[in-house]
Amino acid sequence: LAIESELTLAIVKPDGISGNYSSSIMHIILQSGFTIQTQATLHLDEHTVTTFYAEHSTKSFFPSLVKYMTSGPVLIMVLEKVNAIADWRTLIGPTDARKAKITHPDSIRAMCGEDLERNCVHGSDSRESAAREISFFFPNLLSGGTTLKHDEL
Ligand code: DGI
Repeated sequence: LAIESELTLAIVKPDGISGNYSSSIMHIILQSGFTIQTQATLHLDEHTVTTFYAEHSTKSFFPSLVKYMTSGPVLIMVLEKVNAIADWRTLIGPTDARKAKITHPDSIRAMCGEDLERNCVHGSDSRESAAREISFFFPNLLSGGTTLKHDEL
């Protein structure tokens, strides 16, 4: 029985880049058995962030989230491993980096995040979001199946 490897989307957010955490984070990624399938450094614009985080567009924190995510370049990576989606979420820790420092001190968000918003890294939270997020940034990567284009999200 073959155990299939899985893809997930990881982002080192602007505070992670400006704090020089990219290489430590990539080191943790490789040490944890992931391979980095592809990567890109991009400075996201407002439209891209608004589309990527569309599910949060009605929340009160949304304008602040967009401002933060467009404040500097981000490093976007597609990670591959068996159980990549859940394992990357475990490695990054809880959304609120302030809580992570207490409850998950070994997590990446505890290492380089600041609070609930400036939490240093992103990870897809399900198979559906991984597929959507990977095709959002790397439309040619996933072969077969339907690939969402930015404007359809
Ligand atoms: O999947 P996560 O990134 O762990 O968390 P999420 O999908 O619930 O939220 C996406 C991002 O939005 C999160 O990484 C930081 C921001 N965010 C979430 N909830 C809040 C928030 N930012 C603020 N300021 N306040 C919130 O309650």
